[in-house]
Amino acid sequence: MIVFHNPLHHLHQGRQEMFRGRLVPCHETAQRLDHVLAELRHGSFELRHSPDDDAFALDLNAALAQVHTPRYLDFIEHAWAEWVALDPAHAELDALPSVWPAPGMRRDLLPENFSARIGLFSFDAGTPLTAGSWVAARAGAACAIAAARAVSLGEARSAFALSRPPGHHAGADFFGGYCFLNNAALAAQALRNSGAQRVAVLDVDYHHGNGTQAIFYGRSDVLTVSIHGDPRTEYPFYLGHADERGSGAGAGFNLNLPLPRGTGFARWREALHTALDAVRTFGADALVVALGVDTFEGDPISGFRLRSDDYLTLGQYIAAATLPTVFVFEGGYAVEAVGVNTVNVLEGFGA
Ligand code: 6XA
Ligand code: ZN
Repeated sequence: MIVFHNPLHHLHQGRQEMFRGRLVPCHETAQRLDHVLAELRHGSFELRHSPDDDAFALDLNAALAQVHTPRYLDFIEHAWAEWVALDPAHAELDALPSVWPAPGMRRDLLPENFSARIGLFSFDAGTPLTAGSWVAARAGAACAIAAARAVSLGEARSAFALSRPPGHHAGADFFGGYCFLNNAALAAQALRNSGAQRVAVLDVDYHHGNGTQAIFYGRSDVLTVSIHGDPRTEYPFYLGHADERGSGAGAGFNLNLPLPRGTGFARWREALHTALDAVRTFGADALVVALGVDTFEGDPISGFRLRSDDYLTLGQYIAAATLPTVFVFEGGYAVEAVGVNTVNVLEGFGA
């Protein structure tokens, strides 16, 4: 399997996130990805850097604009410089939002005030925007698009984008849940652009991929399926319920399979079976897997009970769909186990 990674992800180093009423050190660290990379080096994977030539950069800009809005991209790109320009002391702090528009308030007007703007483009105070967030997120998006292209071109039947920061909570015009650019959505769109008529996104991260769902909610060419902690008790809370089935042309093309906190592999696997049935019925030409391993029993911020060996079975199940497949890295915070668990999925999948 070809793996795309990019050392620029290290430039995103959040200091603190708001978590259960306190500012705590960020769970989403560069070390997570280093563990995955170390584990990949033990296996038979072809590691590549995502391209960084000028032609690819132009393509990447066009790809980002297919998934995200111009005013959001403009904000994220320049936010750090604006933040530091407000006060040089900000260079030692991360930018975190603290005010958001409630329903009924204006979202169409772009406020001049920085705090108002960062709130407009986000939905939590757990996602610090840092000096390197834009460059890192862009490099992560490049990995996702390069992986989709490699599969589209037939270079390999499957590829893994080791993107960081993660992506599935990021919507067309908002960040949150440690995510800035929606890597899985970018991969799905890239597969569509290269000729796949129907693309399925299967999200197996513990948390509902609200951003991915929202991006494709009105479309019938991309099926979004997610297995996740029940949003009645689990982040991101405000989306991810079973009755969200898509709207307009997209009606019937979103499937949520929420499960209670504490779910173990036996029950989780039944949901995976249901999810893959939906992918099959849809008639997908290609599959994107939003691969979070925060379903692990030892994950510090999540609540399922999957064990390391279960990830091999997970990979085998996905392989049984026999589709060209792009895996995109998402969550997983039990740092010591993230590498083994992630690579177990890929090894179970094979090829
Ligand atoms: C609240 C928890 C964010 C979850 C991030 C994640 N700060 N999403 O792993 O998949
Ligand atoms: Zn997660």
